[in-house]
Amino acid sequence: MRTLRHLFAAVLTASFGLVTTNVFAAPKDYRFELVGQPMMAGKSTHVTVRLVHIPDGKPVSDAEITEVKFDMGPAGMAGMSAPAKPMMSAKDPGTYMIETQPSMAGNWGLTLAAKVKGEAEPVRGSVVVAVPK
Ligand SMILES: [Cu+2]
Repeated sequence: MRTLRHLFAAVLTASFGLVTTNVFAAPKDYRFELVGQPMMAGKSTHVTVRLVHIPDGKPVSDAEITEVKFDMGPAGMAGMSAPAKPMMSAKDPGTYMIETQPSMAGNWGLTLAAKVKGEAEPVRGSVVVAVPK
Protein backbone atom coordinates (compact mmCIF):
# COMPACT_ATOMS: atom_id res chain seq x y z
CA MET A 1 0.00 0.00 0.00
CA ARG A 2 2.80 2.33 0.93
CA THR A 3 4.59 1.54 -2.31
CA LEU A 4 1.44 2.22 -4.28
CA ARG A 5 1.00 5.57 -2.58
CA HIS A 6 4.56 6.51 -3.41
CA LEU A 7 4.09 5.48 -6.97
CA PHE A 8 0.94 7.57 -7.08
CA ALA A 9 2.85 10.51 -5.62
CA ALA A 10 5.54 10.06 -8.25
CA VAL A 11 2.94 10.12 -11.00
CA LEU A 12 1.39 13.25 -9.53
CA THR A 13 4.83 14.85 -9.39
CA ALA A 14 5.31 14.13 -13.05
CA SER A 15 1.85 15.50 -13.86
CA PHE A 16 1.97 18.72 -11.93
CA GLY A 17 5.67 19.47 -11.81
CA LEU A 18 7.41 20.74 -8.75
CA VAL A 19 5.78 23.42 -6.69
CA THR A 20 8.17 24.43 -3.96
CA THR A 21 7.87 27.32 -1.59
CA ASN A 22 10.23 27.57 1.31
CA VAL A 23 10.03 29.61 4.46
CA PHE A 24 13.04 30.12 6.68
CA ALA A 25 13.29 28.23 9.92
CA ALA A 26 14.58 29.27 13.28
CA PRO A 27 17.24 28.64 14.56
CA LYS A 28 18.40 30.35 11.42
CA ASP A 29 20.96 27.73 10.47
CA TYR A 30 18.31 25.30 9.29
CA ARG A 31 15.41 25.22 6.92
CA PHE A 32 12.75 22.78 5.85
CA GLU A 33 12.17 22.30 2.12
CA LEU A 34 9.21 20.65 0.49
CA VAL A 35 10.20 17.68 -1.65
CA GLY A 36 8.01 17.05 -4.69
CA GLN A 37 4.33 17.60 -5.17
CA PRO A 38 2.55 15.20 -2.91
CA MET A 39 -1.17 14.94 -3.10
CA MET A 40 -4.76 15.59 -3.93
CA ALA A 41 -7.41 17.00 -1.64
CA GLY A 42 -9.52 14.49 0.25
CA LYS A 43 -6.95 11.68 0.15
CA SER A 44 -4.69 10.42 2.87
CA THR A 45 -1.20 11.14 1.65
CA HIS A 46 2.42 11.74 2.53
CA VAL A 47 4.20 15.06 2.41
CA THR A 48 7.98 14.79 2.30
CA VAL A 49 10.23 17.53 3.62
CA ARG A 50 13.99 17.83 3.69
CA LEU A 51 15.80 19.39 6.63
CA VAL A 52 18.87 21.31 5.45
CA HIS A 53 21.75 22.76 7.43
CA ILE A 54 22.12 26.05 5.61
CA PRO A 55 25.83 26.89 6.19
CA ASP A 56 27.03 23.79 4.36
CA GLY A 57 23.86 22.95 2.42
CA LYS A 58 23.83 19.40 3.79
CA PRO A 59 20.69 17.41 4.57
CA VAL A 60 20.28 16.65 8.26
CA SER A 61 19.68 12.97 8.99
CA ASP A 62 18.73 11.56 12.38
CA ALA A 63 16.57 14.51 13.38
CA GLU A 64 13.37 13.71 15.24
CA ILE A 65 10.20 15.47 14.15
CA THR A 66 8.52 16.46 17.40
CA GLU A 67 5.67 18.72 16.31
CA VAL A 68 3.57 18.90 13.17
CA LYS A 69 0.77 21.27 12.32
CA PHE A 70 -1.05 21.41 8.99
CA ASP A 71 -3.52 24.19 8.27
CA MET A 72 -4.68 26.59 5.61
CA GLY A 73 -3.05 29.67 7.13
CA PRO A 74 -1.32 30.54 3.81
CA ALA A 75 -4.77 30.70 2.17
CA GLY A 76 -6.19 32.92 4.92
CA MET A 77 -7.98 30.00 6.61
CA ALA A 78 -5.82 29.40 9.67
CA GLY A 79 -8.81 27.83 11.41
CA MET A 80 -8.98 24.98 8.91
CA SER A 81 -6.61 22.22 9.88
CA ALA A 82 -6.03 18.59 9.03
CA PRO A 83 -4.56 15.80 11.15
CA ALA A 84 -0.85 15.32 10.52
CA LYS A 85 1.64 12.91 12.02
CA PRO A 86 5.27 12.14 11.35
CA MET A 87 6.09 8.79 9.74
CA MET A 88 9.46 7.08 9.67
CA SER A 89 12.31 8.87 7.93
CA ALA A 90 12.00 8.89 4.19
CA LYS A 91 14.46 7.10 1.93
CA ASP A 92 16.66 10.02 0.90
CA PRO A 93 19.08 11.41 3.50
CA GLY A 94 17.67 14.20 5.60
CA THR A 95 14.08 13.72 4.43
CA TYR A 96 11.07 13.11 6.62
CA MET A 97 7.55 12.05 5.79
CA ILE A 98 4.37 13.43 7.26
CA GLU A 99 1.06 11.67 6.77
CA THR A 100 -1.94 13.92 6.43
CA GLN A 101 -5.28 14.32 4.72
CA PRO A 102 -5.98 17.83 3.42
CA SER A 103 -9.71 18.39 3.12
CA MET A 104 -9.62 20.85 0.24
CA ALA A 105 -7.41 22.15 -2.55
CA GLY A 106 -5.37 25.31 -2.00
CA ASN A 107 -2.31 26.45 -0.13
CA TRP A 108 -1.67 24.66 3.14
CA GLY A 109 1.04 25.46 5.67
CA LEU A 110 3.01 22.59 7.15
CA THR A 111 4.66 23.80 10.37
CA LEU A 112 7.31 21.58 11.92
CA ALA A 113 9.58 21.33 14.91
CA ALA A 114 12.50 18.93 15.09
CA LYS A 115 15.06 17.84 17.61
CA VAL A 116 18.49 17.99 15.99
CA LYS A 117 21.59 16.43 17.50
CA GLY A 118 23.92 19.06 18.92
CA GLU A 119 21.23 21.76 19.05
CA ALA A 120 19.82 22.78 22.42
CA GLU A 121 16.70 24.40 20.97
CA PRO A 122 14.22 22.74 18.64
CA VAL A 123 14.53 23.65 14.98
CA ARG A 124 11.31 25.14 13.67
CA GLY A 125 10.14 25.94 10.19
CA SER A 126 7.33 25.70 7.74
CA VAL A 127 6.66 25.03 4.10
CA VAL A 128 3.72 25.92 1.90
CA VAL A 129 2.12 22.93 0.21
CA ALA A 130 -0.02 23.66 -2.85
CA VAL A 131 -2.72 20.98 -2.83
CA PRO A 132 -4.22 20.47 -6.31
CA LYS A 133 -7.90 19.68 -6.89
CU1 LIG B 1 -9.75 25.82 3.43
